[in-house]
Amino acid sequence: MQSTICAKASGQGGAVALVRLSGPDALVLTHTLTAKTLILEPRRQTFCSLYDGKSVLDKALVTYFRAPHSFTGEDVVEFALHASPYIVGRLLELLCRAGAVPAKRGEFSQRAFLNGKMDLVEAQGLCDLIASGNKAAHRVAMASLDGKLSEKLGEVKTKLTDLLAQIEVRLDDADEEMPPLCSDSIRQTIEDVLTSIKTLTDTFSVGRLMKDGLKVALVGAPNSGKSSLLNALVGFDRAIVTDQSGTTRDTVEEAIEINGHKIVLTDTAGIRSHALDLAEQEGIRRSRRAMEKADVILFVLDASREIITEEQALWTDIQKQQKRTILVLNKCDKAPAPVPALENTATYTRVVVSCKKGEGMDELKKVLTAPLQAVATDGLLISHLRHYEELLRAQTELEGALLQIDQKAGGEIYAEHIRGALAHLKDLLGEVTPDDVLDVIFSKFCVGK
Ligand SMILES: Nc1nc2c(ncn2[C@@H]2O[C@H](COP(=O)(O)OP(=O)(O)OP(=O)(O)O)[C@@H](O)[C@H]2O)c(=O)[nH]1
Ligand SMILES: [Mg+2]
Repeated sequence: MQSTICAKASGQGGAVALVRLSGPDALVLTHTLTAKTLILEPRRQTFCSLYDGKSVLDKALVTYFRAPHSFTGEDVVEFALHASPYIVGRLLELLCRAGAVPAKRGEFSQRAFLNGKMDLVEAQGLCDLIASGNKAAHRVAMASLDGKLSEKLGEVKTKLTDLLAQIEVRLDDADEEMPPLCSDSIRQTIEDVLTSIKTLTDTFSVGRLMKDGLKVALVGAPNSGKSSLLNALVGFDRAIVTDQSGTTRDTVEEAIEINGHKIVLTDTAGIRSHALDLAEQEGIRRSRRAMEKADVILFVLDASREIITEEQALWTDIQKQQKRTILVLNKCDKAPAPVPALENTATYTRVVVSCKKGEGMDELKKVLTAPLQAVATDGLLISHLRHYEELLRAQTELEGALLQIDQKAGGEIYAEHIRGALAHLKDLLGEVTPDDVLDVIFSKFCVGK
């Protein structure tokens, strides 16, 4: 017998709080708090008193959703209460005393998934939607939640299932009554599917950045103007700026939004070989760590002076990271920026700025977000590592199938690869995902969702 679960579904603050109750006893439990004669018509809000013993706990709007026409597919009752932490806490206590159990993280969504209300990709889209704090993340989540991504994956799955059925039927056809399949047409179907999958896997690098934000490290020699740049980009005095070399010790992180994209900037300690003290030494270690964790490195140079040996060395280190790097030639108000004599600069974008005058900031912002802006607004994107990995595995299986076909292997050999690819697609959609994996996925959701 399935338990009936309850939790607060709304966030902190506000005037109204929402408590959700789901499971076979949802109505019975609700009646322990209301007048027994109260009739809750499905999908209609009913204004009624909720009782704590003989006294009224709250006057609330109560909505009943009859199974299977609810979010979870079970009987659900939602209570819109006055958002007093006492009322919410007491209602949950009363419901649990009457037999409900507190919902685990993501348990409502997990039940919705198990009852076939949505697949795993849609469920993860829902989780992302709740977490989305900007336009880009919202867009990625919405494409996943509204089923567009699942639809695409479903199409691919159907093509492979049909192909497999045709191959298998011939494998079972011992008397060879069926006309043989043309290997060119099998090849074509597999190649079409591979193209669809690759189109999706190619979006991962951008999809991930749109969902999680772009991590940008500001690195360079002391006094080049990294902290000034951070301040100019965030629009307020976030980091300490002085004319002393080695001002910044600890990393300073601040998130901003540029054209609907989340950008997380990290200002770092200037890197030089002779740190003055232990704190600066540790600061420099942290600068290097920030550089390793970043998606994009802004190499800030004081372009009013010649480039120094330490900057040359740092440039070599930056190149080893093999990351998108932007050369920021700062202090252009002081002197015309001489082009620094760095190796391989041709492959990197250069932006000339003056943090003091605020010049070049728009250009820098544009360059920073260019790869994210370039994505078609209606295109599907994948943003979860799990999705990416399953698709890559399916891709490998299909490439294996093509190889076998080229080597004129028997149908049973390449059919095995197609079966493998299908298994990865089903896993992605949650059709064959083991319970413990599901528990891990849903535990990343919030309570009440
Ligand atoms: N003229 C001019 N001075 C600037 C500009 N940007 C920064 N400065 C000055 O350069 C000095 C160092 O600036 P910071 O932003 O502290 O440099 P930093 O790279 O963070 O230095 P560390 O924290 O020591 O690594 C300060 O005196 C700033 O006012 C600029 O665009 N033009
Ligand atoms: Mg600084």
